[in-house]
Amino acid sequence: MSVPARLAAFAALLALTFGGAVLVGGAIDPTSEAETSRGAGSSHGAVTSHADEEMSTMDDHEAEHAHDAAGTATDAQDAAGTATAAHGAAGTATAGGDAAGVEGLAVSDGGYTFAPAQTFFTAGQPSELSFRILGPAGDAVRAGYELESERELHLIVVSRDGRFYRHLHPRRDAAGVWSTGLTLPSAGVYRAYADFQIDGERHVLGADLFAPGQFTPRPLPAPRPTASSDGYGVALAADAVAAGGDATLTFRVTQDGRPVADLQPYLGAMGHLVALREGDLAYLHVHPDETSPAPGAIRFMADFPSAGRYRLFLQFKDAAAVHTVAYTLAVPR
Ligand SMILES: [Cu+2]
Repeated sequence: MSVPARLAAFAALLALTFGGAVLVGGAIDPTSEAETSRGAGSSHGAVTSHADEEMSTMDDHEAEHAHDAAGTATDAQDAAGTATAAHGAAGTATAGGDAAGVEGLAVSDGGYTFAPAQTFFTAGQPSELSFRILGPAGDAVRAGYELESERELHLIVVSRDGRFYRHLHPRRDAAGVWSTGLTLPSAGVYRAYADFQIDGERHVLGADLFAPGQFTPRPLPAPRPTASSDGYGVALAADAVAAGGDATLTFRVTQDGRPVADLQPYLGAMGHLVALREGDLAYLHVHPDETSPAPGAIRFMADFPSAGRYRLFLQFKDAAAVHTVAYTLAVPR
């Protein structure tokens, strides 16, 4: 996208952000949304493609608001000026540290676009999320997905406060439309990640989903090395955890204090781990260690790109059921 087009897209984003906030309600501060967009401009894809997402879901009512906001040309112009500065900074950041291996911050990247059919949901109501993955030519990808952890595509949905987590496997139809049941439990903003691989390259694209209403985010729990779910206790031993280093995360699953020696494979490994960075919910690369270090133990290698806190979601299978435990992990400098 050319620079003028990008600026126009950013201005449109601001217009939509301010306009759309009226619909979302007073719970979400439109000013801070705009700040977030600007700050998250560490890749300009995040800014421009966000606008695309808004466009695709914009109905007539929203369009009206957008038009009103866009009418204040001076504001838009000023905002565009800011966008230029953000773009400059983003260029530097990309050149310096894109190798950090975070993903999921952009709705469109590497030629592929995550295109949800709808991004607004009613809190607590069972709904259907459908989406397409658009390829470099702009049409839905219908073939060529490569199995990754036994599936063509993994869909992760997390609340923006890092408290709610869902790992789903949507079905794909012949037209390349993926769909899955989804219930957003309470009002708020959610991040959906589509994790898939094509031509040997993995893509994790992210889009925001909304459930209008009174949003009461909760802080992340303080870091603790143990978690429990469904009667299982899971202890986390984190070795060599530091910003920019290769950390080893070993989870030991116990039941009544004894190791669960016969964990069942889940998605081709002994467990599945998703690690998200606090602040931007950047999606990290983690790799399961194929060899279990001990009965009931599951090991992953993770590369934490920066100091700070991360939210870890571990899933494992036992007694024919998948169990999920979550951790807050502090990564020192
Ligand atoms: Cu999956």
